[in-house]
Amino acid sequence: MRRHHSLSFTLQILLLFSASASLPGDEPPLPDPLVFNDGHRVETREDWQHRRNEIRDMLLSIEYGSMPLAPEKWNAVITSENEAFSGKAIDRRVTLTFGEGEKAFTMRAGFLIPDRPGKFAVVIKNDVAIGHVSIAERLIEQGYIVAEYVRTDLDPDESNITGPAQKAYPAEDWGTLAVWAWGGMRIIDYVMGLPQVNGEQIAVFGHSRGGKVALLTGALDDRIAVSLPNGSGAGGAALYRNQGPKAESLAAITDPARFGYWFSSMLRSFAGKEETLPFDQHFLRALVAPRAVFSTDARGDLWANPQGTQEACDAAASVYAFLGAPESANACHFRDGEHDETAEDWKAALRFMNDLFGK
Ligand code: GTR
Repeated sequence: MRRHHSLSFTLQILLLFSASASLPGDEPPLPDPLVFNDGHRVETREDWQHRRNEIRDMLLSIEYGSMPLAPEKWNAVITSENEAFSGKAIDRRVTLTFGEGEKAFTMRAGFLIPDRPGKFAVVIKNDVAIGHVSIAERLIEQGYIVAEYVRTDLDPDESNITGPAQKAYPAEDWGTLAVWAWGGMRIIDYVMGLPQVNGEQIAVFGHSRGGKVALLTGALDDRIAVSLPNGSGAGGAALYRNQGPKAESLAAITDPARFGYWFSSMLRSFAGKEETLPFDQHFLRALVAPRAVFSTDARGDLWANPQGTQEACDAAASVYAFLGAPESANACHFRDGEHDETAEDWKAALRFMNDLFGK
């Protein structure tokens, strides 16, 4: 399922021999996820656990900001329950409340639950509203619970507004993407308590900024079996160093007039100096290993850097191989067309999940 560029393949070979290998052409070398910051190589699975922590800490401190643990106090209130798809599913709306007192804050979520006996996989989507999964009925038929949450309840996606989640945790320096990823983890807390859920089959999907969130959530939360970032680009599945033509750069995305607030404030200091970043986005992908990641992108979506996404996929493969995961666990898919979340993207993700879950 994976597709190779000859250039990317060359990159992998070079990385096998040297952590500081140079690429042909003028692309900067990529840091090696299997080499610690102090230069020693990951030799054992235990080493990888340490290296994984090192990578996670770097990504949080430099790129996304620090995040709190799950709140000790939270509750879920069902606000409505209706039949959906002519009785095939129950459409349950829930308000989750985190913390208590003045700093308590809420997040709305929707769950389409197959109305038949069984344990179902769950696919979680972050968005600005509920009801945005175009193939929801098909997912229900094929044995999935569709879980959607309103990420903007936690942080409204405005540069000059501190959202309720950030207000509740003033000690954390998390940017908006991390806040939204934290929300996805809270959905997992909730679904893990539902009798209809197969907790081994949790997937996270998101598009564009939501795709960045899906990959970050999957990288940080081991309960997730598969991460499905769609059109995620910079800050998501695409490399910062290796920019295809017209791709969004680190400088462009962290511009204070654009999306600087999505990230830790430190990230912008690497704009134009990407070669000094101690990681690139293949590290985010490598954090998911040996669990599965399937990124979906469009060849015409140059701003989201499909070329840099393929290269990140290839550059994370060494970690999947090291952990003995099947090559198919780290896959990317490209369709024709532009930046969009299409039924085709979803169907590709569904095929991938069905294969993975043996459905
Ligand atoms: C763009 C941004 C992308 C992507 C997109 C979106 O303007 O540059 O990184 O996140 O917005 O989320 O729609």
